Amino acid sequence: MKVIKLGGSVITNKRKPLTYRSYVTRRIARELKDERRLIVIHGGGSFGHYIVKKYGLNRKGFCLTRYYMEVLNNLVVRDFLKENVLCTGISTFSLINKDLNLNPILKLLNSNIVPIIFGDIIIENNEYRIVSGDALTVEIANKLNIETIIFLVDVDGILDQNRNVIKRVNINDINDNIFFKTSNATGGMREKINQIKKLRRGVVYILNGLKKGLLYDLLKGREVICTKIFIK
Ligand code: IP8
Repeated sequence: MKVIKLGGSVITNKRKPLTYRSYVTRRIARELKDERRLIVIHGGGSFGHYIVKKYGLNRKGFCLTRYYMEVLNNLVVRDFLKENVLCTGISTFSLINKDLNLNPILKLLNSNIVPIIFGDIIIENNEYRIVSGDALTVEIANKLNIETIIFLVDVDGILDQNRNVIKRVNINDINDNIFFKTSNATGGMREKINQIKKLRRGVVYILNGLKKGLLYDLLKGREVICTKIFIK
């Protein structure tokens, strides 16, 4: 089984509020179509992050963030269905009650339906909290012992200080000598690595989701430009 995280910077244009990239999502759906057992998770991009920044973590911000993340999720699900990837959306808000309830996800997997989950805003101890798609990816991978975790991002992988892609690295060898560019409501690449450090097993690929064919080639076992991170 594999888990694929579609970065918000891939499926939306982060420079333009509420701008969804349908053609990118459809191409990704076509590239992963042959996979049998798959969980897809997507980020917030210019939907969730834009709204959280604009309205903050309060009652109105909660409602608007939930609404726009549902809108984005519906667009992703619509485009996967257009490409004949049988899937359905599930919100993280509805899965979390202190712990993450995996039953709806398992039920879908048993029916050969791809669950499409997303980074979300939740209420915990009467406070509003953002759950990033990356944190969710790691938690699900750990709980289901998933060996292959793929993060689709808008760069070619983790870059060193000279901005060259680090091709293979052990998670324990990732230190501050890397180039951190992105930042958003949930922290960008630095926070992504902090989350990946919580994985208990498996291999992580950080791959450019904006470049055509890379995901397809990776899933077919071919060598592609990306960062491959070994967990243990
Ligand atoms: O884009 C955050 O998910 P991420 C989702 O994976 C929200 O960090 C609601 C901003």
